[in-house]
Amino acid sequence: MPHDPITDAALDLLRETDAEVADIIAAEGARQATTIELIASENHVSPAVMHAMGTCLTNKYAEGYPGARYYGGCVHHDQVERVAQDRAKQLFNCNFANVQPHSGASANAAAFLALLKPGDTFASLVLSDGGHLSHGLKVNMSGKWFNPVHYPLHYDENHPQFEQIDYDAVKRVCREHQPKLLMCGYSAYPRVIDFKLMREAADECGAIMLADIAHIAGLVATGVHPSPFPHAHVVTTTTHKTLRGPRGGLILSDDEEMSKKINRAIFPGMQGGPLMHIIAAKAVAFGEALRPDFKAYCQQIVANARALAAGLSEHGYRITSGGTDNHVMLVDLRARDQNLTGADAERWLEAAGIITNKNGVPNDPRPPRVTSGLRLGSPATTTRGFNETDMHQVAAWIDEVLAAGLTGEDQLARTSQRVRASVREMCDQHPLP
Ligand code: DSN
Repeated sequence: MPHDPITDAALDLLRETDAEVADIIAAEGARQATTIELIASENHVSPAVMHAMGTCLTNKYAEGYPGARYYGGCVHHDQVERVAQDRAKQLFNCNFANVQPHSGASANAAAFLALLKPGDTFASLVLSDGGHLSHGLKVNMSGKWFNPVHYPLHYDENHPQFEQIDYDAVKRVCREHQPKLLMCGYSAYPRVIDFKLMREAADECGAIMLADIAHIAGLVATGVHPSPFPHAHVVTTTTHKTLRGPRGGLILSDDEEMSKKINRAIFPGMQGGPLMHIIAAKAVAFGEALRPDFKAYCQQIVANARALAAGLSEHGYRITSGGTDNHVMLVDLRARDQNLTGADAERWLEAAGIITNKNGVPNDPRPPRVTSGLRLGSPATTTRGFNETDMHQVAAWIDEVLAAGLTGEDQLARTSQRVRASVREMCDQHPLP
């Protein structure tokens, strides 16, 4: 159940006019409150962020930018967007911020629209190695209208950086294909990204460097992961993952000319009216991230991810690349049992109240709807106050459930029920914000 009285009161009011929708929202609140969220890209926002979203700012059209809108009545929208911009710039120590992208994928699409022409070549990591669909997947606009070339990881298991970015190969790919843009930043990559080496590769072929820090934005903002600045020309991110804001996107730059192109690409290039209620919530989240306790939160995210990875390793799972430096890990389930798939693991764990997502591991022979891996992350559990001991316990529960699933349906049912009860207890001890 939501614990915040304003959220509760808002739901009660909603129930008076639309009980059907209110009940669904309440049920989702209960699901979140009583399950352990290990999806690396999700988090639990503060009541303040939640409240800013549910406000009258949603009523307004504010196409344009502060001081240059296409509608009257935007005085307060100018104020709140400026606050969001200023806080974003302070947080990431850069000169330009566009807070209007509706999502990370929209932010990337806008960067492509601003900086490339259809058919231009760009370099990125392929989705199946930890990249993102907006980084050149053939079914995405980035792969349909542009020409992606992909740089590899180290695939040789005897290499000390096995399953990590092969920076020499990044340079080789850039020399060979002369991309107009080099993308770095990933959705399932557990290691520190060397932005300096990326910029060297970009400079060798005259490419623009774009860092998509959607996953690690909170860690970057607090210095827990190195910043892409001053290396990247343009930085895109979401605001709802480690940054713990509302669902949305953000584009940052230190380059005035590029930032003007980005602004034009977002509006009028791609979007119409900005979601001003979300921009207000972004401002609130950026304000929270500027406080010292947010750095402690981000440090604990990494400590918790490492504890979970260590716990799973002790139970016989293989963590790709040998561990994690950030909030995310990829668990190769085959090391525990060759028959274990990501799809089964995700389903079995959900029945026990542990929420994960199946994910391919590098060179995964199984298709994306099956996979040999699970992607796990610690941002949401850390928000609830879990510590390293709790994460070791979570690792033990994961193994109990998966081992039971391999044994058979009856054993799985008994074990999931028992673990589900323990998960509820732990969640009660660590209520949502
Ligand atoms: N879907 C997000 C993730 O889970 O990483 C990225 O867009």
